[in-house]
Amino acid sequence: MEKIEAVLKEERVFQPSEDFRQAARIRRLEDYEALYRESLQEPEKFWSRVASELHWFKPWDKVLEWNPPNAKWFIGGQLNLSYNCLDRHLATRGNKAAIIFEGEPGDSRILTYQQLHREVSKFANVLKGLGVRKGDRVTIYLPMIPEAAIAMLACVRIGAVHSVVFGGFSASALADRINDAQAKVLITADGGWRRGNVVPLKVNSDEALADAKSVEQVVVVRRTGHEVPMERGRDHWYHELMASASPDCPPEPMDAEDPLFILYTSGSTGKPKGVLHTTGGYSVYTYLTAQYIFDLKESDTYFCTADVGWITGHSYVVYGLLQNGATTLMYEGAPNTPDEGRIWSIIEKYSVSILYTAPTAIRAFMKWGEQWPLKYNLSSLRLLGSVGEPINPEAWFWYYKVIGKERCPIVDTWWQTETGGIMITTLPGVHPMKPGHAGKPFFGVQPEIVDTSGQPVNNPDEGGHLIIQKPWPSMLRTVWGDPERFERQYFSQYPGNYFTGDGARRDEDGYYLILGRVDDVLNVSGHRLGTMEVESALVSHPAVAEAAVVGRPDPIKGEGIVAFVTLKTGFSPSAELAQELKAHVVKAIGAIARPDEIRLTDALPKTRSGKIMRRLLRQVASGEEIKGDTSTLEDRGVVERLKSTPAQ
Ligand code: 6R9
Repeated sequence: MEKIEAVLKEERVFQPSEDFRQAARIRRLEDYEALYRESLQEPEKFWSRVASELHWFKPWDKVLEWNPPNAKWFIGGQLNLSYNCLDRHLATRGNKAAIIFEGEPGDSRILTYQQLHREVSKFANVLKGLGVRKGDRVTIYLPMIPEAAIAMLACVRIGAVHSVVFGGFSASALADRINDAQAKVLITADGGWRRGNVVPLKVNSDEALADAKSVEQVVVVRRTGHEVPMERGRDHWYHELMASASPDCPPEPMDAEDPLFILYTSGSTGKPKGVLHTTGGYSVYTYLTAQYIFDLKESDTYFCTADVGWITGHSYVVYGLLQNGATTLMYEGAPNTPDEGRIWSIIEKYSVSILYTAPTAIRAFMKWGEQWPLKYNLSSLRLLGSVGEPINPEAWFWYYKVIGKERCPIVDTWWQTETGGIMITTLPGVHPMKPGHAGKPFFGVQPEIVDTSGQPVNNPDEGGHLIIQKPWPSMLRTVWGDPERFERQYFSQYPGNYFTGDGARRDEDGYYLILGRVDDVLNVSGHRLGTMEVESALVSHPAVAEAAVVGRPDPIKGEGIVAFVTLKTGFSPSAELAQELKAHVVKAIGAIARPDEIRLTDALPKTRSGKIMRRLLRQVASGEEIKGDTSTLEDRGVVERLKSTPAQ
């Protein structure tokens, strides 16, 4: 490991193989540079050209209108994303696999473009029959099964706005999201498979609906086959509704700026934000990024391990890939079921050529050992991708050598729920790779690194805040129901510029290295969680007086969660209580938010003005020496006492 760190300091650079480069869509640096220049200097020309590769019912009148923080793209144009994902391919790719599905128990299904088109059209008619109209919100709470993609595309086909909620979220998190969006219909399943267990999606849904009254109708997909309660008049089996649905459903022409979907993500307050994406810009940007960054070829089989409950699943399992007529593979379950070779067995079974996964997964693969991938034939792979958090060089080298056999380029793609698509990456046939560096801006993206006063940081390798200076097509348009929060959150620190919430550095070659969040957002196994969100879950427990949550480095998850908690009078610290609090957080948010450690303490370190000193808590949590100024602490003894509180 030390050796690898030393290697990193040498800033070793890896070239894409000559074979890869020769066959790549973009293979000359000059071409990237010319296109990049054009995309910034003549965005209208650049984006018009890209957009005209898609199908429009009515062409746009104007490419961009920018009144910070409000951007409008392809004004006046009308299109439908499901048309571009499905109908557009029927003549040339009707019998090509659109979705390859592998279930955890080993069942599999392949849906061709024809078949997917038919299923989506039928389900779109089902939704219409349930009273869903253009602009209505539909919440989708499903496992990673084809019906998740079908439901998303069916909403899009009729102009309903979907809000996919990750199946790992709890009933209460689901209820919050349904209520915020005021969804009319919920689409769920009897359950999903995870490590041989059933994820009780329908039971969670019923619990959520007790507190979420906007939902009038529920559609339930039969997946696991175990018995679930069905409420008469409200709950309907998917297969029963589909049996009589017509396969003829013309797509609704949507204005380019019509809402497409809402996706909730964590910010620095307790309440998740509903990030809103609109139709035209999101379609065009995910289409282009998928094509160039994954260097898509007609013969590729592409496998992204993300769940559709996250933005990666939206843009790079479903929409970006299907718009390009590609074959996308969905896997339902855990990577270690039935054993630690599952991902590699899927790659061998379907001759997967592109794999897109997260550093936290790569670190788990490393821990399980290279004997697992070595058992399988991975020679079909030609390109690897990483997303979700900074990839540490050790994981990068392992991925490069053990999985890619030093033959496959790696794209380390930086982006966010809010950006809709990949923003910073290398182009695989063009740019040399530097482990740990995401790379260069994609077309149309103008990043800058600034200090807290907004001045550009020009020294190579000096850190600062990462901002984006110009609008790009798939930029979020607002926070659902809270335009004021949209402006405050993203456009108030550096007026006119989008603030990412990340810190970054840029080297002399213009490569960006992402340093991680600079706000109170944790990145646990590539999932975003607000410290405040976990804190508010904790303080909703009757025993808790106050809670402060911090991250600490974790060898697999990237970041682990440590909660410092003070109790109300009458409650005393115990291991049982600590366990109960962990379970309480799981119930409030979901298993991804379970604190790794709870420290029940008598006081939190506060300044005289009452601010919790999180820096100190982070140092205590990671067992570091307490450094920096502690003179503003109200009670200097608190640090010593914190260090000696047992971690539970
Ligand atoms: C796509 C996605 C966004 C946050 C982002 C950043 C981190 C994502 C990264 C990365 C370093 C990468 N992040 N990709 N950090 N290198 N290649 O993950 O969206 O869930 O909204 O998270 O993830 O901190 O701000 P989202």
